[in-house]
Amino acid sequence: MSTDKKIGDVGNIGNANFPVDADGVVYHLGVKKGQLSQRILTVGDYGRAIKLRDHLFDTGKKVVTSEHRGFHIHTGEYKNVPVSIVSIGMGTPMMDFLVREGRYVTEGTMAIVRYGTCGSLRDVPVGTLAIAKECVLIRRNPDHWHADSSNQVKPYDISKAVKGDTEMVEKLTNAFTTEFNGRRQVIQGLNATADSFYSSQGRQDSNFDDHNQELIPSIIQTHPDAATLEMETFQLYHLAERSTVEPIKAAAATIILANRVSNSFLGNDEKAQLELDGGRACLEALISMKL
Ligand code: R1P
Ligand code: URA
Repeated sequence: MSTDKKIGDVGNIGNANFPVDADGVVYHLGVKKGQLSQRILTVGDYGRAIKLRDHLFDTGKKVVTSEHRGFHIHTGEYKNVPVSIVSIGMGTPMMDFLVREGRYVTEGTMAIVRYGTCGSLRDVPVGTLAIAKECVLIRRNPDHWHADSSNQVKPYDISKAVKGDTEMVEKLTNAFTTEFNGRRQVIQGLNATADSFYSSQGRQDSNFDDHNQELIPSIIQTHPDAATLEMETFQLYHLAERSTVEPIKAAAATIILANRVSNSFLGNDEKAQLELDGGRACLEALISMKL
């Protein structure tokens, strides 16, 4: 390792199949073994991660922060338990990098909690907290628009559901219920992860022919317990379920930011407070897991 290599720096890669440098630093996350906790709280927004780090990590303890390719990793302690808070940006490919490369640089059972924002398919107040018991994936199928298809191909595919880890989901639900204690509704339901914020979440945009008018009604018809729409949880749940060597215990909570029924959106001040309070609940749930 060169002497001026900092955490987050990645050297020359010698393996095209699973890119790692000579020190064991993974190509996208930019960390190696010992630099990521097996307990991870992951969020989309970079600023949310910094806020949680600054307000919730134990004070007076060492906190290490790294940044590479849009992954910001803050490793410190919460109530004396090592935890990493990781912001990943948006979309399932970013979650895929976190889970796969995170798995490579950690040992033993992992616990991963996602804390994000979402849209709501139910008419509940914005600012309600939702826990994803299970999750489907919505993918736009470009073949629908191809001249050869004559519209015989459906524009959107909806996968079958995968479940979060039963214990992690229960601990997360309990932690949220305790934290919010009647101040906010905490609901459980099915989450739909979409491959875009716009067309694959049924948003109408007259600049494009998205053919998505029927998308939300068809999700609700197939899954009457459908509650939320966001962009990462399916990848987390599916990879956790398919982890072959060591268990990955995954759960996800979201702040309902956009009510798609009433067309309302949460204000910034309320969102900021919910990020902090919900972040605390996520950390409580993570440290309560016996790994
Ligand atoms: C879209 O605005 C983003 O917000 C949601 C979606 O999943 C997507 O990443 O989550 P985050 O607030 O965690 O980014
Ligand atoms: N994030 C999403 O993915 N969708 C929403 O409607 C709000 C936040």
